Amino acid sequence: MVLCIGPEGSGKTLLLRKVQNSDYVDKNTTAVPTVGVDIFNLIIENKLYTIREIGGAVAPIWSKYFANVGKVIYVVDTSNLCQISAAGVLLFTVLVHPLLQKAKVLTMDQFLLVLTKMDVSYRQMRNEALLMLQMKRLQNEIHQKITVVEASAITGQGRNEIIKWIME
Ligand SMILES: Nc1nc2c(ncn2[C@@H]2O[C@H](COP(=O)(O)OP(=O)(O)OP(=O)(O)O)[C@@H](O)[C@H]2O)c(=O)[nH]1
Ligand SMILES: [Mg+2]
Repeated sequence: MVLCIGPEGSGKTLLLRKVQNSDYVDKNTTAVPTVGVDIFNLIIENKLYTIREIGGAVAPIWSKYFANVGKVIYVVDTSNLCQISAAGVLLFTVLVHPLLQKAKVLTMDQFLLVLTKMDVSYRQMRNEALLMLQMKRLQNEIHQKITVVEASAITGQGRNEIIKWIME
C-alpha cells in the first residue's frame, strides 16, 4: 500500500486525481480538504495499486497508518515557502518514526518527496524549498535515499515519474 501525506492544502488530492486520470484535472478543477482518509485506485498495466491519502488536518494521527505501508509519497507545496519549514518539521517526524523504520520504507528507496504546484512556482524555488526542508541534513541523518520529483496537478508535470516510481 502506498501512503500519501503532507501538510494541509499542499496539493495531495488534486495530484493523485491527476495521476489517476490525466484528463480529469484542468486549471478550473478544485479540491476540498480531505477529512480523514481518501482512497485512490490506480490500474497500471492491469495491476491495481491503492494509494491512501491522509488529510493534513489529521497529521497527528498519520502514524496510525504507518504499520503496513510499502511506500510513502510526501507532498509539499513549492509555491508556499511560508509553509515549507513546517512541512520540513513534519517530514522529519515522519522519517524518524519507528514504524516506518521497521516497515523498511526507508531502506529500499521507497520514499518520494513531491514538490508540487510547480505551475505557480519559480524554477529557483525548487532549490529554495529543498534548502528550507533541510534535505542535505536529512539525507545525512537518515542515510537513505529520498527521491525528489517536481510536479503540478494542473500541467501534469511529474505525472509519469510518479507513476513509474509507484510501479517500481
Ligand atoms: N496551481 C496549483 N494549485 C494546486 C495544485 N494542486 C493543488 N492545488 C490547489 O491547492 C488547494 C489544495 O489542494 P488539495 O489537493 O485539496 O490539497 P491536500 O493536500 O489534499 O489538502 P488536505 O486534504 O487538506 O490535506 C486547492 O485549492 C487546489 O486547487 C497545483 O499543482 N497547482
Ligand atoms: Mg486532500
